[in-house]
Amino acid sequence: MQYTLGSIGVLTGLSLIMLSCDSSTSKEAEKNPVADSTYAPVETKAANTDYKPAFEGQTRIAGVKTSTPYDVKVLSEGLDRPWGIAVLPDGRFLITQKGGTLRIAAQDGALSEAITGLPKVNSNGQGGLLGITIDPAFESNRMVYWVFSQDTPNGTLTAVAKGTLAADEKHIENAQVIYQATPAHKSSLHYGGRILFDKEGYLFVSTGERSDIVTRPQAQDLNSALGKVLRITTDGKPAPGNPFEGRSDARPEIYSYGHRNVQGLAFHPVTGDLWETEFGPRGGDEVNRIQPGKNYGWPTITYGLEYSGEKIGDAIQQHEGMEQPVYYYDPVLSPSGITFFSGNSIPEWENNLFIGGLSSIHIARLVIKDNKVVGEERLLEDQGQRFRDVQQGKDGALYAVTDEGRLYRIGKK
Ligand SMILES: [Ca+2]
Repeated sequence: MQYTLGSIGVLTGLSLIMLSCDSSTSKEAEKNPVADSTYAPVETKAANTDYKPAFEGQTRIAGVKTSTPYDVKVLSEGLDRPWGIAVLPDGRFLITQKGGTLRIAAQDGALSEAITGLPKVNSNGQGGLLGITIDPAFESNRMVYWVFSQDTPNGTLTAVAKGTLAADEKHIENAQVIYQATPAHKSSLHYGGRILFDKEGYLFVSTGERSDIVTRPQAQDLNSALGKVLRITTDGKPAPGNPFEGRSDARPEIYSYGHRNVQGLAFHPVTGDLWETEFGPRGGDEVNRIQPGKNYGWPTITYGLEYSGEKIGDAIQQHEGMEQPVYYYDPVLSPSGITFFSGNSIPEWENNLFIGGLSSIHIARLVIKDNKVVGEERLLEDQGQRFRDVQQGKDGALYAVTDEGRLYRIGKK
């Protein structure tokens, strides 16, 4: 398949900003001379609510279209419910499968046999073997870290484990669970499940609030690990320097709170900020820039409704002391894995955020300037796939996996 999309567009909003900019954006324009032309917003369906955004551009931003030619290739169709991708130092991919095994994919898509030896997962509903990352010193220690849904006597929970990838790459050795996001609950939904290392060598892990009305308020409870972004050590202890360290009324592993179900985590390549995506209910999927100790509002504020169409809580969207999403979706995208594009193999993609969409069956490309979304494009909408994760490979291309079992390469021709 080959996509060569037209570059002729109307010079409106975004281009004008580029022309009449201050010194900081001038520098950016010099570095990245490919300015996107802008089009009508990509979302044309009616919203579920009449809620108003908190600021201009918080939803339904102008559309953009990639003008640099790029290829889309299906490298494999042989994965079994893939969920998370970790890029290995040699350029291959370590991919989780929901049922509880790993596969290694070569850059041409050739798959290994299933890698076993991980603790048993509960793969009912949204559970299973979820996000994965490798140790910064993987080349010397072969350590792998992952998130999964674990059975306990009181129900299931989001757990974090680590182990060593054996030299023969057929199994994980010495697997051990290092963290449990308690309390457990009898639900098969909203496990969160992404994991990544920060520059200091600590692990960010995302959880969910397990979906039920009874557990939902725990997203606001600093004595619960549900509905949080957590920061822990490689031994599962609270990372030093966390915002609630030393407080008796809060768990010290919490980094941010008030989240519903966070399946996307990525660092901005320039600012180093942590960004996340989370599922809203009916409407209200969010893109957030995460700052330590901040409250992201769920379920007190939301741009969505219950699936029944009922209002949530007091039906408010803004509240003092609660952070606004950088961007929200109504109707929803169902955002799973995310990544920022770095490098300039496709110049207009540099520092853009790419979001794997499940129900929306596309990859969303968001152009971000000064921590605001200024353009949106839908990629691969013709593929009919639920995009579960998207990561950037060592060759600079994007690699994505789908619930249907495909591995895609999307990159420079
Ligand atoms: Ca929120």
